[in-house]
Parts: sequence; structure tokens; C-alpha cells
Amino acid sequence: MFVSAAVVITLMCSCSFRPIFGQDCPSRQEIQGSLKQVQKLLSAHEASYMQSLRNLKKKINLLQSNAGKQLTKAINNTCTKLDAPINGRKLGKSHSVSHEVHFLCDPGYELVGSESRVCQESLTWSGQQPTCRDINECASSPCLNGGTCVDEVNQFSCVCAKGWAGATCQSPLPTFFVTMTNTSAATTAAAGAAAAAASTLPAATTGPFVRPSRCTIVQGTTHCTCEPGYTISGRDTNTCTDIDECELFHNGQAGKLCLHTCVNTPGGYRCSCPVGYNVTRDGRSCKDIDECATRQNNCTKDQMCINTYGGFQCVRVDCPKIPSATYVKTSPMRCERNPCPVDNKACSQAPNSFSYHYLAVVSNLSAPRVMFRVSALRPMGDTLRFSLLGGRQARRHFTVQRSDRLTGQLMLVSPVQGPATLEAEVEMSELEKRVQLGRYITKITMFVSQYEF
Ligand SMILES: [Ca+2]
Ligand SMILES: [Ca+2]
Repeated sequence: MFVSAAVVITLMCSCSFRPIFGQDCPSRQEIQGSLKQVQKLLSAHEASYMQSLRNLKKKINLLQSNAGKQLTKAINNTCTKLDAPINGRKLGKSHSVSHEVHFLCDPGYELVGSESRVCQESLTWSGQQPTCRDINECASSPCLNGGTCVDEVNQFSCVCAKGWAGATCQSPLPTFFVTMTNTSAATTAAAGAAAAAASTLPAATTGPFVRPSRCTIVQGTTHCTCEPGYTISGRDTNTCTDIDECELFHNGQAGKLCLHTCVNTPGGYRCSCPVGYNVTRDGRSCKDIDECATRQNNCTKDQMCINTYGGFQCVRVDCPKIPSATYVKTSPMRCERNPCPVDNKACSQAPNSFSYHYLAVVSNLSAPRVMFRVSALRPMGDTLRFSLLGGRQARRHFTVQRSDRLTGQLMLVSPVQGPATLEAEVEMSELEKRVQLGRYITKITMFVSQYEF
């Protein structure tokens, strides 16, 4: 448009400066007409230019508002809520993108499916919803001598065949039947009687541990018998005394009658267990009482109840307080480091997370055995290192080994005599080209019971 206007103006100027050469200059009217046309042209161009500007502005505004909406959408984006499996628990409440939740099963159940699931960018969860399956303790056919195995939560019991007892029906039951033949005993029946005449002697009762015997006299010979659990002792065939099974089978070859304490009773015996245990269905061994499941504990709301053999523990997970970094609880058993200020090296070298785990074990557990496994879910670097932290006590009983590329395992190397509480820390560090990317600490507390059952 400016080019055309300049041409028109040049034409006009030429005419105004060269009138003397007699050129045919346009008339004033014609010039005014031309100027008007130029003005129209200019206005049209101006309007079109303004329209283009307005369109451009509109487009920029639209882009800005779309970008804002997407940002808000991203912040509000969460995956659908996940439920805890039946007979299990879910750890982690956040359903936002890149957060993860963990699943645990109650004692006696095993997890089938994903142990952890991550909320992905696509707003779907990784992995599959896990379930908790009752561990079938009868799978290995633990009941001997024709016993029937009954699978229970976290344990099994054996219903023994007749004549057998014990946790796995391994012990033959003692049978007592005493027949005495005493030829010197006085006879009241007529000698030489053709028919067998029998009579019963009068009873003599002297307390629950002594009972009268039952005697029959057949052809001049007295046969005395006792009730089960009693025997004739000494010369007096008229009385039966209780058999002290606890004493008699104290060091029996088939094993002790009772795993804990044997109590002799008139005509029998029973087993008793220490505080915190119930006698098992077979009457011989002891079974821990789960105080956490049966609400027989006094843990407060901010504590977690950990069932142990013979008791329970109330524990509280507090995030560590260290000078270089701060931590926030992201699940009941896990603390994660808050973002570090830029260039704060001490903070960025502090552990990224602390996880807490509690194990209950019986005294004198055989070793070596794997107690705990630590795995990297989504390794970022090229190398993972696993190491054992903690003092001399931890090193005396534990060691850390790698079981595969992504997993380290805490091994118990020597049996621990309870009651005792042991602590071990497993550090997993992630490296990329020998540069540390992160450190993750797992603190494991082991409650060792006083007894071996
Ligand atoms: Ca007895
Ligand atoms: Ca208990």
C-alpha cells in the first residue's frame, strides 16, 4: 500500500514542479479524486491490518487459557481409589500421578499379584490388584501316622489317629492296663468249684490319686485291674495309684509329653503354657495369642500393634530428625525426604527414604536364613548396592547379600537366644556412572521370643 501511495505522490509532485514544460497535468478535480482513492485504499489496508492483529491476539489468548487449563488438569489428576485386599492392608493414601501404594497381607496369608502399584501418567495403576490367599500349611502333609491335617490361619493342627499324640502325631500314646496275678492272696471262693465264681472286693477310697482296684477271683486266683491312668504299686493289690506321666515320660524317646509344662492329674496329665500362649488343640504344644487381632492390647491410636510370640509390642514410627534434611511421613511405615534447597549438598546426600519393618520370631531360630528382602522397584541408575548399617550387635547376627540384580537380602547368620530385640538397617544405594543418585534405608526390628515355640 505504501508503494502505491509513494508512486501517486511522486506523480503529483512532478506535475507541481514542472508546469512550465507544458505537460498535460491532471486537473485539480482529477487529483482530488485520486487522493480520495488513495485514502480509501489506505483505510482498507488499515482495517485489514487491524483485523489481522485482533486475530493474532485472540489466538495468543486462546493458547494461554488452554495451557492454564492443562496445568490445572494435571494438578487435579489422580488415579481411581484402590481398595485394600481382603485380609490385608494398603499402605499409601495418595492417588496422584507417580505416587505408589503398597499392599500387605495379614499373618497367615500370602500376597498374590502386585506388591506395589504406581499411578501412571495415563491415570491408570501399574500392575494388578493383589489378593491375600490363605497359606495352606497342610500342603506339605505335616501330620504323621495317619493324622489328619486341619489348615488354620497362619498355622495347622493335626487330628491324630487313635494311639498317637503330639503336634504332628509323632508320639505313640502310652496305654496302661495292669493285670496282676497274685497267687498268695487269700482266697474266699471254695476250692475246686467247677463253675467259675467271681466276686468283687469292697472299695477302698483314699483321695483322687489313689483308687480301689477291681479284683476278680477266678478258680482261686485273684486278678486285680486298675482304671486307665492308675497302676497297682507295692504289695497292696486292693489299691491303684495314679501314674505320674510327667515324671515317667520326662525324657521319653518319643519326645516330651508337653512342649512347656506337664501337670500331673488324677488318672491323667495335662500340658500348660506360659502367659501369652494357649494350649494347642492336640493338648501338647503352645500357640501364641494374637493380641493385636483380638484387641487384647493397650496400644494407643498413634501406635501400631505388632504381634510377637508370647506377647505384643506397641510401636510408633517417627521420621528421623537429622540436621541436613527434613522428612515427611508418606505411609504409616515410611518417611521420605522433603525436596532439598538448590546447591545444598549435605541435604541431597542424606537418605531419600526410611522404611520401617517389624518381625516377630521365636528364640533360637536356626541360621543361616533369609529374614527380609529389599528390592528396587524402578531403578534409575546403572548400579545398585546393598549394605548393612548398624552397630556391632547387628553385624554379629546379620549380613546383607544380593539375591538378584535388583534385590538384597538380610540374612540371620547366628541363632538368637530370646527374649531380645535386634535392629538392623539395610541401605540400598543407586548409582549412575559411579555417581550416587539416591540412598534408601530400611530399618528392620526383630522381636525374639523367650521360648522356642
Ligand atoms: Ca497322672
Ligand atoms: Ca502374641
